[in-house]
Amino acid sequence: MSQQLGTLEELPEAYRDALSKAGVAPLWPMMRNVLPHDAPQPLTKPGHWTYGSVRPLLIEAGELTPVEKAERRVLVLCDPGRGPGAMQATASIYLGMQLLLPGETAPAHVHTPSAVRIIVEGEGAFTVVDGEKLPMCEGDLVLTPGGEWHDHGHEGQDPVVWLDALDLPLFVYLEGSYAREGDLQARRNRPDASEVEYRSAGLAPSRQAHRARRYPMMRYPWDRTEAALRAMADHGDGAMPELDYVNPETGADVLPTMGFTAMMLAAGMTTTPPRRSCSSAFHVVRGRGRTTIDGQTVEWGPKDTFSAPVFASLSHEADEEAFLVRIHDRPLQEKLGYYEERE
Ligand code: GTQ
Repeated sequence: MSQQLGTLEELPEAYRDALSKAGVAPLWPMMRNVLPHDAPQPLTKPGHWTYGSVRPLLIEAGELTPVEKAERRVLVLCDPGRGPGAMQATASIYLGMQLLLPGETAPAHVHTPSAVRIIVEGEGAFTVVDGEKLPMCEGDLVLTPGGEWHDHGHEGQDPVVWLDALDLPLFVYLEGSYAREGDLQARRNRPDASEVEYRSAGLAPSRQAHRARRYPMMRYPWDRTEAALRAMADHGDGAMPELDYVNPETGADVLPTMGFTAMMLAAGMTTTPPRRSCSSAFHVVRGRGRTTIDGQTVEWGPKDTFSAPVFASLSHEADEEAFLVRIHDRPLQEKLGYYEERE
């Protein structure tokens, strides 16, 4: 049975002073803050960042701040629960919208957190990761795993915008976040692994000839993701088609802490996923609809991003055919042994 725990005020003032002087504190007045009953009490609140509101500010940033002065020209999506300036969208997920203009280069660096890009707008940009040039086309998912050198370039004509998802808050919390700067990388003169070794799902380079890299494929072209979702919609059991992005050698999630799931909602479809212990953010690749998050409704359109706290009760409804990518921290929670779904 639940006990009413003692408060700080019940303790004599002299005793409280003595505790502070000794550098200690009583647990019991704080017990429920750090161990609430039954489910966590997240600080995170649902967020919604429309592309219509973020894009003009990003374009203005392009006029105000040259990339040399920014290193990465990014507007961070701040969790409403943590308030303006919060460098995170949920407890573990950082999201930012990055702008690169034609001819610009974002210099090479390497850092401990991992990043994933989802390309929002434009063509002609690329990221070089560990010497591999990864083209960035709308909807593509591109990995920059922690510890891999990366720089961005742009050979096209128009602005390119992408969504960055990083496990940065986790690394900041762990006091493990740092970066090193370096020279632009030499690029191998060949297409990325999604166009060579891993062209087809179900085929991987022969294990005798080939020693797999830890991150064998770092670009997931959108056209293949969409085609696979459509095939599932045509031939599935009527459930919402969903695909997890996985490492083609191991089948594991693409990164140690963050997971990515592509979703297809048919026009008029309503779906109510289980309440999950992981936090989530949703990026709308295409389509319109609404999602109710713990009773709060977000009306979303193309290229919008929205977020949901841990254990949120969610319901998605599409007005027209819609494709979303869900960014989440299930892989981290599974590694820590507490990932959970509740109906
Ligand atoms: O593109 O390397 O949004 O290092 C934040 C930190 C993007 C990047 C971010 C970064 C990057």
